[in-house]
Amino acid sequence: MKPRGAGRQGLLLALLCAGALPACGAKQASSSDASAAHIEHKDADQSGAVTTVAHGLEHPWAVALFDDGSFLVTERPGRLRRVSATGAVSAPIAGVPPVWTQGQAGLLDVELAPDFARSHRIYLSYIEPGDNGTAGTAAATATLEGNRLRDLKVIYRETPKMSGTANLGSRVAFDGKGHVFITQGDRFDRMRAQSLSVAEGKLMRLDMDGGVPADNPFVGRTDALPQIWSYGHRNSQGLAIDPRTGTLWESEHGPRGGDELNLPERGKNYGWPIASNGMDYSTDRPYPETVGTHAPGMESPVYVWKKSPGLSGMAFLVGHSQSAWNNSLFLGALADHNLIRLSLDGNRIVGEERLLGDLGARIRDVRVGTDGSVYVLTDEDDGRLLRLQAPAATH
Ligand SMILES: [Ca+2]
Repeated sequence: MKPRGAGRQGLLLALLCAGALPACGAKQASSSDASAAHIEHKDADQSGAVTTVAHGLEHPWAVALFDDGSFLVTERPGRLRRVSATGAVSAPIAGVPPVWTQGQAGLLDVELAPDFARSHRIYLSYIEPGDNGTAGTAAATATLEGNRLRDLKVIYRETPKMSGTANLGSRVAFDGKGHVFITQGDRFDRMRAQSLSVAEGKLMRLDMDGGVPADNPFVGRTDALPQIWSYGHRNSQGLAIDPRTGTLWESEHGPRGGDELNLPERGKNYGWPIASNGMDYSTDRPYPETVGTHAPGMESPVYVWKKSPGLSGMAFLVGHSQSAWNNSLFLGALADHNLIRLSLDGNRIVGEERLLGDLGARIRDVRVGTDGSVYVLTDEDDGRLLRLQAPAATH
């Protein structure tokens, strides 16, 4: 691919969701209405500027931000590229592991290790090809040297591999305390999410080299995989840690009307498919295993959407008091073709708005730079990396 120049097209953010709550189809999930938060919707004075940083990216899936203002981008068909601060797209980086690229599968997440400045280590998630048409979710770490990966080490493998191209995950996040979290989708085999002896439908927690931390919740049990941190998940493509608190947040594709946000805690069960707000896409009825939106011993989401946005990457914007978007959680929406901004008060969600609706593009990933800029990827044949500049706060 030839280097691409930056097209600096100014666009206005469109707010699809300024208005009454039912128009957004979202609600604060709670076991009691009395504790449900009031959702405040902002009006169109919150619009900001959008710049195209780069285009010509084929179904980009994830973007990592370097300190010098350049980027590292995965393309789902199996390529990893650098993008310069001015939008020049590099040739594919050598040394990426083989990936299976059917359906939702391919090269997925990329993250810089917390000590990247010293170690030059990166983390990838991807779908690894197996025998007889099978494939498995995997994660690896490698050293980035120029335009080459060295010392690639696979730290996670879904075992055994399965057939099917849906509900694969997968995002990666670090807690800054020596652990990496990896999401593993249910592979469209729902009840596997409730079985601790199989990988599917889980959030995994490993040490940075792929070892099993001794304080993982199911270590020592013969009927459980020791990598599991939490279970009862469907298909998570968003994972981020709140820099203010260290709290881990996870977004999850539900069935129809069941997309949700969770705060996954050690050893807990997040319900799928026993407890769910969603319906079977093919019948518009709950799945036969679903007993309701809540179930004993299972954790309810902190937020659900009545109409599934198709949640993908997510990122926090905090510590920027000059920004109108300070204390926000951004989420890419694939099906809804926009960017979700949730306003936070601690761990409570107190507002929701939609940005970038005028692009009409599936938003696959979102990241926040150290200066408070918001970067998104559009999931397209000619995918774009965009920068959003928040409006100034009105104190
Ligand atoms: Ca759930």
